[in-house]
Amino acid sequence: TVCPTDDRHVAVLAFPYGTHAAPLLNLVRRVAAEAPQVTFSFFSTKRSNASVFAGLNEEQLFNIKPYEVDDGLPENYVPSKNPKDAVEFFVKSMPMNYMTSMDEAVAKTGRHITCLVSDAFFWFCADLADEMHAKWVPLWTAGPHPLLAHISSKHIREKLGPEGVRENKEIDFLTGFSGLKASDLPGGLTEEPEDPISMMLEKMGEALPRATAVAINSFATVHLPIAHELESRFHKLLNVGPFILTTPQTVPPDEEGCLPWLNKQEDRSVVYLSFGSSIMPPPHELAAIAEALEEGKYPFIWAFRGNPEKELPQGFLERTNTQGKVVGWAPQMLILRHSAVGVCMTHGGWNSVLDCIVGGVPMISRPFFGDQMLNTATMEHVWEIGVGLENGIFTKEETLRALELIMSSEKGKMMRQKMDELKDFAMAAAGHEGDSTKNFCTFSEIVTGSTYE
Ligand code: U2F
Repeated sequence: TVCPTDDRHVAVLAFPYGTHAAPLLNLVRRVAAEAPQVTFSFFSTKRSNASVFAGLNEEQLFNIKPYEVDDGLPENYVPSKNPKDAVEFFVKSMPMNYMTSMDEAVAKTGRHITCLVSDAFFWFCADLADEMHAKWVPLWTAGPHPLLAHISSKHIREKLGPEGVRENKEIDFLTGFSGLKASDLPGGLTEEPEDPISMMLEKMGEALPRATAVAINSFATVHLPIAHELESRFHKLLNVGPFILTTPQTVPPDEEGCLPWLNKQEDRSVVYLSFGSSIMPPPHELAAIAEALEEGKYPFIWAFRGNPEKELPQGFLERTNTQGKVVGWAPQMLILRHSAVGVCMTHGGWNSVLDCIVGGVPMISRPFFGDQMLNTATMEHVWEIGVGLENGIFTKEETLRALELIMSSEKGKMMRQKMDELKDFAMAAAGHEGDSTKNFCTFSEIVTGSTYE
């Protein structure tokens, strides 16, 4: 049914951990700005809302209202060393925590919900949308390879059989996966899912084909065969990324002067290091990276979570204070677009992969969890725009080898060329007549209900 113009109410359900809520808000900001008559209610935890809404003014948000969702943590909870613990509490409290807050928003606005736009993780939205007679448009915030893997989990288990994982069999039965192995698959996919996050992903894989449309922060030409395969599995697939090109961005301030410092460096000489929003490599790997940077004399910018004074080798900061910069939260996407940057050391988070593609910067990737193994294997074996590490961890020798390969070898040069091709594809997709731009219009039409049934 088509609602009268001023009755439409879009509930946006964000996943509050990792870099999930910010891209979803950016997507919704663009749609909301084009549909001022529609009400958008944005649901996430208090902490996540405080972070993603920071710095946005009322004008930018006049038809988007944040609502708090309970984080499910026990009273007096003391954060454990493993960030996954808090995520598990949260996942166990779904979907009741969202339902409670949505009831509040419906009561406050006096409008029933006409569309659910959610993180793709939220399998329960399939039933909820049916009950509400609303549409459901999930956003997958990662890349196309992991998405295909999750919706193919049963098929993968059947094909690999009980010994497939131990034998690390090749995934030669899934579009776009040739050259990739069982060990590259997202965590939890090949075992019986027991923990709450694996269970959530399993249910997600079953629920997504029921969605009105599935949006993804990617562009079709990053891997056309997978885009076609995904199109055949969903009612509608909408590649609407890369968001850094297609949606409004809140760039962190350059408090520590990274950009002026980069202006003084030679082209493609600098190593940029960041392991995303939640990961801190173990002490021996941090030491190995620091030693490699010093020995190789590479200029660097290191966006460091935690306390560098305490966690980096003694004297490193003093010895390298002209060679490089260790900073807090940095304007990563601007840094990666600067011509002085030659390589990015990453954990393989999808937003960072996209930052690198748009910056044309090859990667050295050390994955930790979730989709990061698959992203690393794909960049190395499918796109050939980066490398993983032997045994998957940083040692001084391995770090130096990877740096040398990317910065000074013929192979590194080829990776840069392939990166530039992908970058051109991304730019074209996000351009005026591009595929992501067109998909964006379809996304807006579906979500705001103006023309789509
Ligand atoms: C989860 O993502 P993460 O937060 O671990 O990592 P990324 O996807 O790479 O996102 C990091 C973002 O933070 C930004 C950077 C990216 O947009 O530009 N940033 C910054 O601005 N300044 C800094 O100093 C450091 C980072 C998860 F862990 C991944 O496995 C998933 O792929 C991802 C998406 O689902 O979510």
